[in-house]
Amino acid sequence: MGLIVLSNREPYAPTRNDNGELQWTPSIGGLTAALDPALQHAGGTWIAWGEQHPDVTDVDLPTEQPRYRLKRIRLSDAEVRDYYYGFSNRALWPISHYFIERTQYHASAWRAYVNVNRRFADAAIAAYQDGDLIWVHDYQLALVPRMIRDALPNARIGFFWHIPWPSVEVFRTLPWDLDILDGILGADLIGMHTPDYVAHFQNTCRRALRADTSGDLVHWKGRAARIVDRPIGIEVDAYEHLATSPEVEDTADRIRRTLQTQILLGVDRLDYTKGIPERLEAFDLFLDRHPETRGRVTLLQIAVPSRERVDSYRQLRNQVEGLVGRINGKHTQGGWSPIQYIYRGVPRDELVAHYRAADAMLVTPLRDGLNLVAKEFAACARDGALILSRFAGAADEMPEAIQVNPYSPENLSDAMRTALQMPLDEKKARLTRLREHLRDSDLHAWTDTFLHELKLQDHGGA
Ligand code: ADQ
Repeated sequence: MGLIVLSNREPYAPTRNDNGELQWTPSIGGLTAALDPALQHAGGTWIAWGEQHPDVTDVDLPTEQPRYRLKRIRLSDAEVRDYYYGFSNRALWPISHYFIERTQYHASAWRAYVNVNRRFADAAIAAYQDGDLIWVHDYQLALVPRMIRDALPNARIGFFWHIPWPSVEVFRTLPWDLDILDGILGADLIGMHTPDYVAHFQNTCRRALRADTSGDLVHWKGRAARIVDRPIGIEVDAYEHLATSPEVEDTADRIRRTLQTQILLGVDRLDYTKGIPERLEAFDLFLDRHPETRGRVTLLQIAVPSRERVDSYRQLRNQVEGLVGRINGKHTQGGWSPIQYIYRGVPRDELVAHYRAADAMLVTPLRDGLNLVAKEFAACARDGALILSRFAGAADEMPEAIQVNPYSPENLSDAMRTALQMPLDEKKARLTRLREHLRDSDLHAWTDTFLHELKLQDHGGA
């Protein structure tokens, strides 16, 4: 029995070396890191958008000891524009994060989304052999479970939605709401990060689709799909190992020596859901309220560029850079600037060194499916405190964090003060409890549990 994984991102990306030979580099990101070992173990097929070097089609991976086949879906420029930037990132992404005013609902983008989902589904149907498990990932591929189900009524199909599921009131503004629901309900087992998302999804099925539900089941088209909350974990061992390596410790010490102040850290994709402007405004308020901290605290914000072809992301970049300039202009004195802003992705060891150097980590999204940065920090911190938005899915699992409402600058400013003044014993005790939980529910447990449940799922009977 093999495994078929479908995701928008591919697990390894090709680059050409100086001799023109292709090399396959593992993609950065928790999800691909978790599923790669699962596929290597089970064997099978991974289907993903071949973004770089689209002329290269199928390849066996890992190249030195092939265990599974990567099928690369080639998308035209128009498909990238409409399926990826248009429908996925201008319709489903904002609506799922409650940003209705940022949505753009265009029928042409929807048509491209349907067509690209069809191509992914067809690739899975072609690769399928009796008994295989199929696992489809995320909002870019929501129609795929139904498309595969129609062709393969007996296949076991799992689906994981990695972002929030919003209230039915919001979701129903999407003109293709029923199609998306019907698409997802082609799966036997559907996973989301929190009980609230599961409850919202079930309610959406009842109210919009008029489907019946019972317990964790949704009954639809003569079948029953099971919906469960299974929050994703991180590779705790790998992060802890890296965090305590001499090189990373040295880099962390160097960061502290260079800044010579306490450090508040932010690490995010530059996305309007992550609450970066609100965080900067709250830091400005913090400095106004606590002038004695001037020269003694630095906010270090690392933002990785993201979706730069979408207008609202470009506007956000300008807004953030404007705020950094304004706040630094207002408070800078005697060689100290309150905000250090890095606009690029950083390698994992450097990222971990920053987690290690920080006195407090600011994870303050306005809405976030889960947020892996909060978990990575908890695994790596030396003795820092975690400030976590109540609107991140991870908040459910992390009661030891200082939980905040990111819409309130006063609340955020108070949390910064609490974190920076927290006694060492208390910070260490909180981190110990956080790490126990992270270890019990790491990334590999998440993959194993989901696939195990999918295998055991009694599919078919409605
Ligand atoms: P994302 O929205 O991308 O993921 P997140 O969960 O925080 O958000 O993961 C971001 C990843 O990128 C982390 O592993 C982090 O280390 C890395 N990263 C961020 N900034 C970086 C930088 N400047 N340089 C290098 N690396 C950086 C989506 C959902 C989340 C959900 C995940 C997984 O939006 O809510 O947690 O999927 O399901």
